Amino acid sequence: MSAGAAAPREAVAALAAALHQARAQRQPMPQPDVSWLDLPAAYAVQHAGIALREAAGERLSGAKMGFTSRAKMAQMGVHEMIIGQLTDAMQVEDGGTLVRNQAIHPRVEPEVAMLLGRELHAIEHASQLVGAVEAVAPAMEIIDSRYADFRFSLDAVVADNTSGCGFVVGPWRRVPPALDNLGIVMQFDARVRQLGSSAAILGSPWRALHAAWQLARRHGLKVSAGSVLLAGAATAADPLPAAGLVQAEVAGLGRVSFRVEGG
Ligand code: OOG
Ligand code: MG
Repeated sequence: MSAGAAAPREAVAALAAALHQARAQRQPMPQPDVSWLDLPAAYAVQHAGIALREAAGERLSGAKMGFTSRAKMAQMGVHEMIIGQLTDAMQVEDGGTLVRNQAIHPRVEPEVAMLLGRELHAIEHASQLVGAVEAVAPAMEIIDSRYADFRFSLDAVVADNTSGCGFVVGPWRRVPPALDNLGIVMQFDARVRQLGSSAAILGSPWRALHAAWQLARRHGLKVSAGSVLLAGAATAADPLPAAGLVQAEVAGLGRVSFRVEGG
């Protein structure tokens, strides 16, 4: 099929169902090797996958940016920003427990979260974006590719809801005067695993908000008032430890943590 033509509806549904099953059964699958999978088709697969989760009773609770930092782009060999969706079932309580064997090959990365006071996709002007953020928080994302060896093309990872698996948000606080260049540390028990700065997120997480607004509008994401937006990891991701305490601190925003159990 030539680029730009609509992807076959059945093929979109079949790929969404295969990814849904790979996740439920914790069995990685090969990357799709199909000619129709371009970026619009990949977002159609992502939407179909979210619809399957909603049909199973999950509710949308936000959106997540991907590849907003060079560290992430370099780690995964992907060079364009992407957007994915968060559901209530993905949220791990701050200080809560995550059972590791509920995922295939999970990784964790430090993030900055924003609480949106308005529907993101309905905002008309970029000048209204910062005012739409009610609070910010330190956060972590647990990513888990449904593809073998955590390897994928840009289209394949978009179809797989940008490797979304889980997220943890720390205490919300009022938006500080500056979000750029806040130090970020992620630790496994007492060991530092990743060190970075919020400046690695496109120079400032505000730019990730702007990119999320554009991508949400372009690709038909619904990001309602009260949603969480993850700005994209500032550092590379680390494989989740077999067990122990995972914590992250963003200078000026505070700490967030969760415990990993083997299962
Ligand atoms: C895709 C998800 C990227 C981020 O923060 O950059 C992402 C992946 O790395 O598997 O969530
Ligand atoms: Mg992320």
